[in-house]
Amino acid sequence: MSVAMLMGSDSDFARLEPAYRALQKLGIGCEVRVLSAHRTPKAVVDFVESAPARGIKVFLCAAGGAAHLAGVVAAHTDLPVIGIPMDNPPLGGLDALLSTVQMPGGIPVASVAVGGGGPLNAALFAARILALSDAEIARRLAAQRVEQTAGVARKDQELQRKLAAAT
Ligand code: RP5
Repeated sequence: MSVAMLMGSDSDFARLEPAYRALQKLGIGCEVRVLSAHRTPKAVVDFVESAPARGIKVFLCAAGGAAHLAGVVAAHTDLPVIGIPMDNPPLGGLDALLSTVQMPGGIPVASVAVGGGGPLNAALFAARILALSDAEIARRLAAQRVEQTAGVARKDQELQRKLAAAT
């Protein structure tokens, strides 16, 4: 079972790297490709149609501006598609968000937030989908949550120490 991480441009990857790392840490295979709904439409369709045979179960689709990648992928598959609207200038990602979420009824695309934790949440959401039928991924996700909780507690303690030292 694996995930496909598609992006409209290589310029998107720096912001997707935390998502890629999170999938790696969870032991989830991830095919990463630059494929554009506009610049390489045929390659997108070829990729989507051939993906199930390679064990791909979820598509993550990042695009900025007129972000049609997630919608075009969803138009060619019945697998779950999660859109990642990129926070590009000049409109800051509102353009990509609306292009991603305003899908016509019958062709669903889920969306994560613009910028910030959006890409990471896309990876974790994909992991949760896979975890429904994979107990080992479910176990790793639970461990990741415990680690995250402990990390926040550690940061709180550090902040308390700093504030106490400054008074
Ligand atoms: C989108 O256009 C890509 O996903 C990217 O976010 C944006 C700009 O692409 P480049 O001009 O940097 O290749 O399709």
